[in-house]
Order: sequence, then C-alpha cells, then structure tokens
Amino acid sequence: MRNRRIFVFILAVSLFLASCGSNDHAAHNDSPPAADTAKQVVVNAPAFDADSAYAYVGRQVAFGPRVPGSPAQIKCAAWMEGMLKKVCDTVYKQDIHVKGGDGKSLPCINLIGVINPKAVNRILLLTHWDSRPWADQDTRDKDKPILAADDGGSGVGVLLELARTVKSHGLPASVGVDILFTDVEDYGKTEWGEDSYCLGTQYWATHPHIAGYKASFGVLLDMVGAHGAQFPMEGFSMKFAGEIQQKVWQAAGRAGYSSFFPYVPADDITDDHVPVNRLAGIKTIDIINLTPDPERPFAPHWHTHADAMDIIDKSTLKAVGQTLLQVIYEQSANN
Ligand code: AHN
Ligand code: ZN
Repeated sequence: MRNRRIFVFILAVSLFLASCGSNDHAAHNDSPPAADTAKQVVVNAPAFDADSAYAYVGRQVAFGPRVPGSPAQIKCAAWMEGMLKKVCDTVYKQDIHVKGGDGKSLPCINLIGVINPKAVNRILLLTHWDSRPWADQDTRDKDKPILAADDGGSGVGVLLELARTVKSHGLPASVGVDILFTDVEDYGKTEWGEDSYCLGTQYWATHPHIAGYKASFGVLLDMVGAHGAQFPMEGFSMKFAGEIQQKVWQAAGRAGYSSFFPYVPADDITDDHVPVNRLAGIKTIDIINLTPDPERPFAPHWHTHADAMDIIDKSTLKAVGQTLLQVIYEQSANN
C-alpha cells in the first residue's frame, strides 16, 4: 500500500527547472532555494480538516479567557486532556505553579500528548494555550482579558485536529509525534523583562515530561489562525534551527501553501521556541503571523479584544495544518 502511495524519484530534472533563471536567492528571497537533497520522497499526506480545527478553536473560546487562576483555565485543560487521550498513546499532565513577573504564584497546566512513544525519531509540536489577562494593545477595556481565539486558541485547534488525523490515518512506527500544550505564555510584560513570558515552557524545558527527553526537531505554532496571516522566516528560528526552517518552508511549498510561507526574513521574536532551543537543546522553529513592519511586527488584533472568533479564517488553519502533516509524513517516508 505504501509503495503505491509513495514513490521515489530523482529531482535532478525538476531541480534544474526550478532553478532556471533564478539562482541568486539573496536577490530573490521570496522564492525557495534549490533543494539541498538529491532525492525527495513524494508524499501524499492525509487531508487536514480545517472545519474541525475551526470548531476546536470555537470550543476553547466558549470557555471564556483561559487566564491563569480562572475556572476557564481548569475547564479548558480538562477538555484538552480528554481530547488528547482520544488520539494519543500517552498523555502527561504537568500541574504546577510558576512565578509571574508581578511575583504572583500562578497555576500552570502543561499537557503532553505522545504518539508512537517508542520511536527514536521524534517531532515536537508545541503551542501555548493560555489567554492574555490584559488587552494592553486595545484602546478600551485594556485591563480585561482577551478571548485569544488566535493568540492561544488557533495553535491548539490545529494540533488537536492534526493528532486526530494522524490517529485515523496511521503513522509509521519509525516516527513519533509529541504535542505540547504549554500554559502561562502570555502573562508577560515588557517592563518585567523578556523572561516574564513563556513561563510554562520554561518549566517544561527544564523539567520535561520524560527525563532526558529529546526530539529530532520542534515546531512552535503561535497565532496561526487569522485571516490574511503571513508566516515569514522568524529570526531566532533561523539562527537556532535554519535547516529546520528550510525543511518546513519547502514542505509548505510541496503541500501547496507557499503563499502563506514567504522566504522573507523577519525579526527575532521572544517566544516559546527560545527556551526549547536554549534550555532543552532541541532545534525548534516558530511559525508565527508577522507583518513586514519591524516597528509593528504583529497583526492589528494582537493583544486586543478583536482577537475573537471572527478573526479566524479556516484557510489559514488549513495552510498550517496541511503543511505540518506534510512535514510529518515526509519525515516518516525518509526514515
Ligand atoms: C513578546 O511580545 C515579547 N513576544 C511575543 C510572544 C507572544 C505573545 N506571542 C503571543 N503572545
Ligand atoms: Zn500574546
């Protein structure tokens, strides 16, 4: 069956055609560089159901803002844990407290869903799931929490649907997938310092769910659901894990979503991938919606009350989910 769906061919001809007229990628950084592999396995990844991912975003938003210490935090964590248990082989829960930049002790719930636990070749997929307690970029109700459909809900929606797809389609035993839903990312403020963000991930990176945990690489999703989203090549990802970024952007092209993943370098963003790279030593990139403007790198709904369901676009969820399935099934075909 595998043989029928998957066939190997030499890329020499297509590489030659693809590189015709444009070998200088410094001058044309919106087009992919020539592939550095001589062979590329052509993979037909299963289809990603963006309607289902959208419904999962809606379920989270319906709990209200999932801020640390709220009833919504506990209810949403229980829902996500139940969802992960349906589609993963093992689910770990880290129920701890972390110290906020204001000195408060904050309940923090990290969840890890493991698919194919015995595989050595593992892909870590992570996203934060908490909601920012303040709409500090808004003009009104700045002290109220945001619904965080995009900045919190979207990554979980994509990864729950991805796990469901992998479960129903099957994944060769040679590759494992770990899904990490990390809490208390967005309880940060510039004046408290960069380390006031990403508290759940800082904990996980120093206390992984399995001692000595390693993955072949990691991919962080952050704000992957908005209408008109663009995912340029975030700076820390390029420095820490440039080859992974190339791999994912090329997979996006093969999946048919290169318009969402331009080969354009972007700013360094302090995000959950930084502690995963620095503290856990796992090469990890960030897929994050960024503008071309370094003065205003985030979309206009960022940290405002406009981050609600009507900003979410199924075609963005589809582009990200289908790209990740492409990455996963290419990894399993190449091993
Ligand atoms: C800072 O604002 C320093 N980093 C962006 C991390 C973030 C917040 N991602 C989503 N919300
Ligand atoms: Zn945020």
